[in-house]
Amino acid sequence: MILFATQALGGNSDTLRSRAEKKGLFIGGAMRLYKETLDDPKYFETFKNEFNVIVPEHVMKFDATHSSEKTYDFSGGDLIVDFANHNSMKVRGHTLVWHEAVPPWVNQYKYSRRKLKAILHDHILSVVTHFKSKLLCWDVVNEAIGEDGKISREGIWPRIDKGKHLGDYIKNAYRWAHQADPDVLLFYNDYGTEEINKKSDGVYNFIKDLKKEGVPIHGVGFQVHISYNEPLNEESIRENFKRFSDLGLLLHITEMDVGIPKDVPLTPPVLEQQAEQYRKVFGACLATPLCQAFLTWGITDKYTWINQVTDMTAPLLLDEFYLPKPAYRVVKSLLD
Ligand code: 9MR
Repeated sequence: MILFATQALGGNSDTLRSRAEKKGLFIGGAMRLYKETLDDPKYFETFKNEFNVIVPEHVMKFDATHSSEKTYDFSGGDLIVDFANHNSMKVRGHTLVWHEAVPPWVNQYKYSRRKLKAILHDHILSVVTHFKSKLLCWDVVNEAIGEDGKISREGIWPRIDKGKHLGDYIKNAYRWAHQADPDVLLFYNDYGTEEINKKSDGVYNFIKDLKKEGVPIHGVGFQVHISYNEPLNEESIRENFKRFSDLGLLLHITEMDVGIPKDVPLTPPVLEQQAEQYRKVFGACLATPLCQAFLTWGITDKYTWINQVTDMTAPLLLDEFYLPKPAYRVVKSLLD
């Protein structure tokens, strides 16, 4: 529902991309390759005009690339890499180790620790080798730390590690990825970590230890899946980003979206409130020397995971007609 007149993007050379490139920054979004998007040329047109980095929403995950033990399928990732190369864009690899998007052949069987470790090793070596020299970075490990700041036992992968060795599977994942492609930047990616809190303390301390042990890790991703009216402490975000930057890590905002409950009308004040959330987070990124990328989880409200999975909607910078929302204008003005 559009309640205010706005100008279309078309034919404009003053884009988010053109402004970001003047500042040496990456700006992008998650790309989905479903029938709905493949049949929508405007989707790809908008990606290449407005953005210079893409993260695949699904096609590089375990269940998409490795759906049975002996089968690898890189076709979706290859398409995105080709599209990116063709349009001088970069690709963030997402993701190698996550408790979700694990196929039944891994989840349903009771493997020994040793076998499970061999499965993960083979997966990481095969996938990273296939995309060697083609990606900007990999989200090697995704969402492995809980709200309490401790390494989580959720999902299959932590079963590789016995008791007090919990976390070794994470360290190995980085080492194996680095062996397969020594030039690609390796990230840890999580949600609920933008402010200083128990979880971000846990992530900070864990990465600090990894660096101390010489584990190859180069960056940290902040997903930032939030809602339009949740309180965000800007000072805390800035301080938090700074402490990661002080460790010498690159920072990426990897999946930002700002949901609005479906029963809240998309009035101008509500959309302004949404834009303000983007301002706080993107502003903090711009104020942090090693923050080099800002990506949203999708690019248009026409296609967003939150419509299916949550009671929220309309979380992105462009509305369902690809028209710029107040959030788009705020992000653009910060790139001035
Ligand atoms: O948006 C993604 C959705 O289409 C997939 O079905 C789902 C499982 O693969 O993953 C969603 O993306 C998640 C991302 O990979 C990690 N952070 C949370 C995202 C939203 O759930």
